[in-house]
Amino acid sequence: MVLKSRKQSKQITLSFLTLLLTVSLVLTVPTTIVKAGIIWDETFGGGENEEGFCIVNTTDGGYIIVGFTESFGAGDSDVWLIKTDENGTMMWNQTFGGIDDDEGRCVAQTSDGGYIITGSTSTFGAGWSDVWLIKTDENGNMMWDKTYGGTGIDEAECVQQTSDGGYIITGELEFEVDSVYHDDIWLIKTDENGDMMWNQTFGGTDDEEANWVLQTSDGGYIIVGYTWSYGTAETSDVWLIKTDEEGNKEWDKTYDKGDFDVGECVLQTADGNYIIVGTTISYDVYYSDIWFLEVSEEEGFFGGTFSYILIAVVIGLAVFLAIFLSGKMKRGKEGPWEKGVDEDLFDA
Ligand SMILES: [Ca+2]
Ligand SMILES: [Ca+2]
Ligand SMILES: [Ca+2]
Ligand SMILES: [Ca+2]
Repeated sequence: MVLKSRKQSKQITLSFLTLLLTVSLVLTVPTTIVKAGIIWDETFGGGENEEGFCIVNTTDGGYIIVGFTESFGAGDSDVWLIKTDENGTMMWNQTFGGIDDDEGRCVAQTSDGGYIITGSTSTFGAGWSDVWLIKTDENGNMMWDKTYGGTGIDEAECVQQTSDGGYIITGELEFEVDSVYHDDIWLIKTDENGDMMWNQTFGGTDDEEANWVLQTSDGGYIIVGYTWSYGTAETSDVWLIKTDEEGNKEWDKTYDKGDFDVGECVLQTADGNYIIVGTTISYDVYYSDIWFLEVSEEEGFFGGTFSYILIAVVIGLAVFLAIFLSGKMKRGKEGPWEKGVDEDLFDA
């Protein structure tokens, strides 16, 4: 476009200035309104070590936190359950444990308004540590507790209430093979009283650990953690396992990015995909990164016979298309219209 007069040029400059002003206004207004900062903060603890591992919203608008405390309780570390209001002010707290190490890793509010906690106990149960499941009322008073485990170091990382009112727990089961201990992912389903209905282990000869479990929309379960036995050799990979409603594996998938990849948490999206968050570390860099990925429900499905059918269909379509196109091109060369169209375009 050629500028024909000074007037036109002035108009363009004015429009440009107006646009610039609008853009700067749009950019400045939100930054003056939105102020990132701490609304409130609280610390909980005594003279020894305490750590928090899990927090969830409660139906009263407050929060429930679980971790461990060395300052309070019965000895060594104890499970520490803290209820706060919506401003993070402690309303009450409870400790659970005995003379040895006891630790809370995960808490969820249950349909009766109480809480379900999982973690590990060295005080109670079988050898070393065992998975510990604690049910409390809405004030954190213990209603019942259960331990699950064998002679090794067994720990739980995640618990959720299931649609039947029972609980699904995941963590690690340690067992001995030829005097060497290995970890497998452990999935435990209990009824509403914490009595084990079934359990499943997943893993190979090396170490595996699970960090999160979720009941999926089809009534099955999705577990995320990591595996050293499968995926890329010599490195750990994120491991996603899908089971049916009885914990039988339907499919599994490993995801590799760095030398040490760990899946920490998984969510199911509305369209049936899975969102995973975890950590990836490469030895040459050494520092870790957060790894955030969405994967398709079909990941496992495509690994089976279906993939061969799909490949056959795609090849078939490609061959058909090639034959169809070559036929058409031959006709096109002979036809008088093709050149004509081009000439018409250039003339215009
Ligand atoms: Ca203790
Ligand atoms: Ca044990
Ligand atoms: Ca293993
Ligand atoms: Ca890896």
